[in-house]
Amino acid sequence: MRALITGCTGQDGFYLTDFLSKKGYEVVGIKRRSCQESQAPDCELIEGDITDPHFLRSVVNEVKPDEFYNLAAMSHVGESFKIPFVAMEVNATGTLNCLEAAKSIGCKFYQASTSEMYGDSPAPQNEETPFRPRSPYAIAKLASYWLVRNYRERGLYAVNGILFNHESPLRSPDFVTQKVCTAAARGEKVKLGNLEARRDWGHAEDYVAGMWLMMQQPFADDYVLATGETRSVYELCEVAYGMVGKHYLDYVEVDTTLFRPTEVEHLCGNPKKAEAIGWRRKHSFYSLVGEMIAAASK
Ligand code: G4F
Repeated sequence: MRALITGCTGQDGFYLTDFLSKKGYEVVGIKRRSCQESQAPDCELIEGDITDPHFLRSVVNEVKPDEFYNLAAMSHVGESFKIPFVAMEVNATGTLNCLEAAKSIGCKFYQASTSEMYGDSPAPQNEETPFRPRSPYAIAKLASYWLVRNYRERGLYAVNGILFNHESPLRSPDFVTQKVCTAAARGEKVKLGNLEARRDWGHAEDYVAGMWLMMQQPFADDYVLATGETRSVYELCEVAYGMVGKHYLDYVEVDTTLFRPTEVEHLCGNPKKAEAIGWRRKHSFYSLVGEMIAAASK
């Protein structure tokens, strides 16, 4: 089996490459030219951009993957308010380019959809929950979600993995878990935005196994991957600083410039549908935070 992965130098790309390689897949990754990866995945790498439809079509026709995973994205929600055109180009048009390329050879297609699409729809959220996106990032991802469904209705095996937040020691410090765990590990103070936002935080290693599982089903469908647990940024700080024997109130400061213009206040996913096809997670919230702090302490 051969897999093509866009965004393969990111956190999820790294874990997915490792997971598929262990299953005996030949993995080819697409890497953006300007991308500064913190870790290089162990696979053949091709440089290029998903915003270039001609590049994608020629790569797909050359590699002829059985499975195509689109993980490339402008992934920082906060940044998408500052660069909305990039968010739309990469997260919406880029997906369309991938779908057209997948359609040209009829390979299976996985789209990295996101719980951000739920926006302010009340928790808990599942595959039936209405989408009410609250950022250019989420609006672009929602366009991709519907494109995937449309290509599926037209005969392509195309799946939306609606993933809630998933983290690991490979997470960039642009995201709140890594920012907090790194500061806690170093015994440093941290400036944060909205401490009341609630997120459903899982481990990326568990979630890439779910991506693969969705692609092995007899019929393509959409699935939520989540833990079913939700915690505030406050609670994340309490746990992280608590693990290094400190009280978070002595270390956490609020910086109102880090608040988003419109925020998603409460995410908590219901993973029942994915569990019905055999998805199980190995990591808990506490083991995740512990692993991130241990890695940041090195
Ligand atoms: O860690 P975050 O930046 O992740 P966010 O916005 O939930 O998005 C992540 O998960 C999504 C899936 O639900 C993905 F689609 C997306 O690509 C990304 O992986 O922020 C989490 C929460 C937010 O409510 C944010 O306002 O933490 C709050 N927060 C508070 N202070 C902060 C900070 N977030 C960041 N990044 N930095 C802060 O200082």
